Amino acid sequence: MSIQSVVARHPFEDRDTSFARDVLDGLTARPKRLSPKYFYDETGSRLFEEITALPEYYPTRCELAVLRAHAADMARLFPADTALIEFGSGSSKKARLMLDAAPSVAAYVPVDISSIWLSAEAARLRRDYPRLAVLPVAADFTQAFRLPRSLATLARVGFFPGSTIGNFEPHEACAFLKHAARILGGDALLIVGIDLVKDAKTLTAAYNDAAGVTAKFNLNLLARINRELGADFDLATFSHQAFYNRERQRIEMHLASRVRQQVGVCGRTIEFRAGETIHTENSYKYTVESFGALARGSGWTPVAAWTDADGYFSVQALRAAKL
Ligand code: SAH
Ligand code: AVI
Repeated sequence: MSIQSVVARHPFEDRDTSFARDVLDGLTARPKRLSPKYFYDETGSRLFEEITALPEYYPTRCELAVLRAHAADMARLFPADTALIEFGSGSSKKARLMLDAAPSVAAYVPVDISSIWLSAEAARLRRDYPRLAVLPVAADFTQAFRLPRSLATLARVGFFPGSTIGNFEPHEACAFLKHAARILGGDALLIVGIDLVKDAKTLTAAYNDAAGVTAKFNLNLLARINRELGADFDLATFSHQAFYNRERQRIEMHLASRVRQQVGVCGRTIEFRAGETIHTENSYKYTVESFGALARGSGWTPVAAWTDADGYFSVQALRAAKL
């Protein structure tokens, strides 16, 4: 009997998954970083939903106001017999507003990396929209993924609300828009939510809520690494940091080690200096014009933009080049 078959391979020692690889790459980089896509396990998705209801977190409230006022205008741009494909669907709350305003939508395709959450939301949608084909796809939307075959006869409209595109670096946002054009096809429409540049006080408060939910959301990333990769992060020794980087027009979120320490991750020892941070998220803010320029540079033509009464958030319609 070989040693291999006696010593059962513990799942925590699996360094071959992309999660494990990305975590080790990020924690051995200088400065340390982790991708925000890993926030969204089931706990992370639930915490994000709590964030959207916080008084300080204006983006969801403002975007919902824009959609309530203008979903019908957006729906008028949809072709007949459309599949609405949402990138990073979360609770699908905003999609429901679009579905209610757009009778031309025959299928809804929520794409999300948070697979358990996605299945639960899809079941609720099927119950509430019995005539709609609800076709969830559990996938990383930055990678190639397969769309359901039944979409072949339908036109495609993309939906990317939440300013999730702001979590990309601008060059990644450009790559994503090109990728979305390939998925949606020539002449396709994309409805995208963009958080707008505003005063630093409002921005900073949105990511430093008094109830501490954003801190929990940020720290859940370390809890997830402990749960899934068998790491030994002591969460009490890390603190949430979020601040506005005015020069780069982005909120940065970090997890700062309160003390000098060593943490075991996937069989490696990761050293932290006191005060050293892991950069966990950027949330870029644009103007309607600066995002329009980014879209143009990525092969899309801005066709309309709507904002809320305070000018805090915009929803923009983009058209892909004809093939
Ligand atoms: N569209 C919703 C949710 C936004 S939160 C809204 O506007 O409220 C961001 C969502 O994108 C989460 O549900 C998260 O699970 C998903 N997500 C983040 N990165 C992703 C990726 N790389 N691939 C697929 N889904 C992703
Ligand atoms: C999903 N994304 C656009 C949110 C944001 O505002 O950047 C995630 C988030 N991070 C902290 N609070 C909310």
